[in-house]
Amino acid sequence: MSVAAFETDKPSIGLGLVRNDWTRDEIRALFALPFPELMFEAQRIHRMHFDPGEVQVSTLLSIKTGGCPEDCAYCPQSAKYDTGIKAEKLMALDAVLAEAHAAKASGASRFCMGAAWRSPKDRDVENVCAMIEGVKALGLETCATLGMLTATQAKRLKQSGLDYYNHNLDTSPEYYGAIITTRTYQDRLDTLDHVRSAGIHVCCGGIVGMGEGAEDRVGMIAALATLPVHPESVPINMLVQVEGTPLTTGETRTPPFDPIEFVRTIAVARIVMPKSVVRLSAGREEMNEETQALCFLAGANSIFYGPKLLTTPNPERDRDMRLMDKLGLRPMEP
Ligand code: SAM
Ligand code: DTB
Ligand code: SF4
Repeated sequence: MSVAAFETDKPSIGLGLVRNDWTRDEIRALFALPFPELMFEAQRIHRMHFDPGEVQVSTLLSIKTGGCPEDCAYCPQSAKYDTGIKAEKLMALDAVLAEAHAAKASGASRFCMGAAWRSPKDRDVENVCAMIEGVKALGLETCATLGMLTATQAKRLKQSGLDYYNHNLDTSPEYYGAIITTRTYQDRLDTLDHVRSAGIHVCCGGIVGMGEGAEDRVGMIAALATLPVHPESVPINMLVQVEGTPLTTGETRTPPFDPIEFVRTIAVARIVMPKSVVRLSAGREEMNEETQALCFLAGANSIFYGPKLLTTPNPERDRDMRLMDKLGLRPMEP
């Protein structure tokens, strides 16, 4: 089906309106569009709400690495898998602030702090609040991803000045059980609800390339696009395969993911969440420039910048600078 035919059927899509009632049929039909039609539509909608030359730049830091009790099948930081990552304590405040300072000096506008916790203790939240206050004082936006939160913890983080909280749905509700057994989809929705109610911006997306089917990608995007309010930031991660995790071992090993299908996932996210910033998230280290360029054309407008994600490599800064220069992209002002 062409976009024209599609839009005769669904005229609201063409307007780039924010809708929270997307159906799986509509999302499946977007995935099925001929690639040029899908890209054209994603571009058109991207330009209604954003300057296509701007990319939001975030830097990640793992403030508490490894030893996580959860069993997320993709994750190198789960204590259940032998990935060579050893458990560390929460970083000291001054060391975190030194990293934030360096991130700002290198051009990032947001600093994201990640911790390998199932859920933080109240004492942990207090320590992270001190980090948030310090990072904000440097003039950076703040983001944290600490696992499941209670409503009270979310309010406390908001009080400290937290701008964004990252908590991903990861995949479709149906495939979820094949990836994580130690917390439910509903647990994730509950945390997102607490974050939203506390007035913190929501960063929520997922991972592709975990052996899911096309219908699971439809289901993941549908779950995101039918949240009561769209996440302000939507990270789309390509699985980073880490030796020792179930997704790289034996029968559950997943084959390399088709880059074009990845670009399609970004484009569909852009179309159905027109005002959200869509992040081309993990997986860029393994991606060539051409694929990344297609992701930007598909409406991605955020990246993680700096040589490390949480525990795995990300492109070196100079490589990203060259790519941004080649494509004429510039950092988005906060
Ligand atoms: N422990 C907290 C939690 O899971 O909520 C926060 C940190 S956790 C590492 C944040 C997100 O990183 C996960 O939800 C997942 O989407 C993403 N992630 C982790 N390992 C990944 C991998 N190998 N490839 C791609 N994304 C990954
Ligand atoms: C997200 O969606 N991706 C980031 C961030 N949120 C915290 C994490 C990617 C982690 C990749 C594996 C690693 O480096 O450990
Ligand atoms: Fe733990 Fe988060 Fe990794 Fe899951 S994704 S094992 S919760 S650090």
